[in-house]
Amino acid sequence: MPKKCGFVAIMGRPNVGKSTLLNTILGEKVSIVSPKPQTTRFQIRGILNEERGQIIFVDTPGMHIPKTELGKYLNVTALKAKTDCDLILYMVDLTRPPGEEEKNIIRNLSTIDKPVIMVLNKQDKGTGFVNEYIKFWQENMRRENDPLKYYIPVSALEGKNIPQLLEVIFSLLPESQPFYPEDILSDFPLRLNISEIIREKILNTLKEELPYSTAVMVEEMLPRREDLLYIKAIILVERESQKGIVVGKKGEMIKKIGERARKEIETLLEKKVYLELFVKVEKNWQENPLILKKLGYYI
Ligand SMILES: Nc1nc2c(ncn2[C@@H]2O[C@H](COP(=O)(O)OP(=O)(O)OP(=O)(O)O)[C@@H](O)[C@H]2O)c(=O)[nH]1
Ligand SMILES: [Mg+2]
Repeated sequence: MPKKCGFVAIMGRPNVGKSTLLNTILGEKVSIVSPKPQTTRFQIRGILNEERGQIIFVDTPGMHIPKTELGKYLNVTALKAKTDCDLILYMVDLTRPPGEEEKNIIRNLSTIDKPVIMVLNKQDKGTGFVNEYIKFWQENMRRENDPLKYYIPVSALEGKNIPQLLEVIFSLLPESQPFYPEDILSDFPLRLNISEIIREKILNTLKEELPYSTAVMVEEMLPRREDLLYIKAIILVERESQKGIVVGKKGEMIKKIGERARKEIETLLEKKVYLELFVKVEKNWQENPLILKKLGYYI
């Protein structure tokens, strides 16, 4: 059988489980996950190699109605994926009804001629709003040739229906030789990957709603010995009060964040890591194009 290969964009509003799906399919964590919306801030490519061929999945930031420069960047980054792919997985959350954000996404998908699979996620919580999503698609898709090829309920968390999803993806991809060498899982730069791991630990360690206000910048990565890497990272927050939350009483919180991040980075790099974290107040960093650029948030 001739092999297949293609780019598959995973798109949808924040928190529907796009990054979880990518990690489950690859069986490895390549994209960070948190219960808070707007977790993913980059296009993250994850590559699956099989007998049938190669799929390059592109995880994207959740599309939403933006309120800041950062929010605008997130949407543009997500939207760019639709032009650079062979197929779109439009992912929705079965536990929540469709709304304004979904309307915007469907209208955006109407403007290009790419096949779409609707992936109805969180099926482990029940069939939820399946009918509403299908109806909503029909009402808002403004094309004569409806690009929706399949809809499929899955649980990204529990891995349910993932083989069926892969089956239909392969059926829709073009015949082609693999694009990437077979030993590459992701082409995401290591420095950004490390800053994302730290940000994930912030999102998952803090109870407070700080998701939009923090960013992480890895400033130094220096080998201290052959088996020890020194990493210095700055956590940006917007206000003095937020700095207090991230640092915590007697520095307890930042210590916990640092320990959790260090462990994961050590597993990733297979070497010991000395991780030093600093918190810096940078007012309105989300509106500052220079800082956004420094963080890697630019198109
Ligand atoms: N019950 C259930 N929860 C899920 C499932 N998939 C993802 N989640 C949860 O949904 C939350 C969001 O998951 P993410 O993978 O970060 O969602 P996302 O779409 O990448 O979010 P953004 O990056 O913010 O756009 C996390 O708490 C996940 O554990 C699922 O199949 N079932
Ligand atoms: Mg994500």
